[in-house]
Amino acid sequence: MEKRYFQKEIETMPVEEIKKLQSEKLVKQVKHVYENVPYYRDLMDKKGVKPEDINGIEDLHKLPFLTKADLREAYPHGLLAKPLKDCVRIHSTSGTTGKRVVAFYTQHDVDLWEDCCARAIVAAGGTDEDVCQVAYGYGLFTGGAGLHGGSHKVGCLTLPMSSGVTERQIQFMTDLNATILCCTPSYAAYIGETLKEMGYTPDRIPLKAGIFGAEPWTEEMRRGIEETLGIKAYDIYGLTETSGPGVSFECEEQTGMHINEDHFLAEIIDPETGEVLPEGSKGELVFTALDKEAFPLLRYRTRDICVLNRKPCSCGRTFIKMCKPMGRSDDMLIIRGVNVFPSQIETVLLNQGYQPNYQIIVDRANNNDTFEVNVEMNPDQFSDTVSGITAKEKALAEAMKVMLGINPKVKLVAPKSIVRSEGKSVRVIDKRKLHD
Ligand code: DLL
Repeated sequence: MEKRYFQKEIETMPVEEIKKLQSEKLVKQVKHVYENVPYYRDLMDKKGVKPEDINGIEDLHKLPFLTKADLREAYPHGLLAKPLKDCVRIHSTSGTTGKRVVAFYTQHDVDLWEDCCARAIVAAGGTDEDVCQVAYGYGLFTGGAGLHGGSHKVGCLTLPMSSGVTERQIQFMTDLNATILCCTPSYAAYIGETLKEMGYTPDRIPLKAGIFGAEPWTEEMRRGIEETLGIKAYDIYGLTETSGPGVSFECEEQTGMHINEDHFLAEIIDPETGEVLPEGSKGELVFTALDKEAFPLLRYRTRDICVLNRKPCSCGRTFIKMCKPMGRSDDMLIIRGVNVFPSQIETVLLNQGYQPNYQIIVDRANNNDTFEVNVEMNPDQFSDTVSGITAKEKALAEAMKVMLGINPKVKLVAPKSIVRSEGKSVRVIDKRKLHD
């Protein structure tokens, strides 16, 4: 089979050249950030590092890390490196205690981001003959906009469906001959399930490939989706802070996701000590954005646990590969594609006059995440009527929906009925099998 790339010269660049390019870009980017982002300048000054100390990627380790806590502290404009009048877009993700991560883009940033997504689509077999159905959410979430832009760049006929209304997704898919589906793996599985219920066999739909990401999924889930939809399923990774999807993507070999190294410099660190670990070690993934103008995070700690490897790939791409994220070094959960921190639930409970005695139970039924929160009543509520309790559960669920963006099922339980732990409290019971 003829090998296809979106930007062949870059995607197959010899490793030494990639490193040289990264070094040149890093020197420039550190200068840009130091001059334009007082927040990061302070961090560098505190560490005693000046832009002149960074002469290439070998000096990367001298720079301070950035964390989600920094993003929260600098919210909303504190990490901007360009005047707002030069920015054309904002995207956002759910964050702790109501403050979301907001990312800014110049037109140049949007352009490079869309290139990254286009590379992923081409690696999954996409061409200008394809019809690409984008069923990631459109809006503040980066999934819809990212793959939409990538699809345009490849020249696919783009179907901007957004997520939801599954029967209509299936109708459009069949009537308009969609060949590539982009959505979260759980939504892909749900579409597959609905197809089955509607009595469709995979050969009744024109799809050939899917580009699925934004949440952890197993090889087992991949096989299930491939079977029910009759496609080859590709993984794609990214985060709002680094633009969105397209930081890395799978090629046909499917032995990890190639990181777009001309734009993102990856490191693996020990999440406890911050020490940089050698290639092949398991640790926390850290990214430095080399080209982003408006929101150029340096050494951003993703909290995703991962392994990198640079073994030659049969697809001809020379970019380093990351494995599927193997978990997180913080307590973030991804439920129905939305990032949820237990601390957000705690904030809601305290605001509503409850004690922070709760348990989150996440499971998966019919390929959909279920999300329950058990909360201990205050002793004075124990004698309430059933309808009184139901009303309180509804009010709590509503407040959580406002905070999180998704709807939990809230159950008020008797005071002191949630088991107290002698060590770390077990706030989260995640029954989904998310990692192989
Ligand atoms: O999920 C961006 C995205 C959209 C990626 C569409 C792929 C497709 P956030 O909402 O900021 O951004 O969530 C980022 O999601 O740190 C990982 O923990 C997780 N994640 C993203 N992609 C994958 C994946 C988007 N392929 C967080 N496998 C990241 C496992 C993933 N986890």
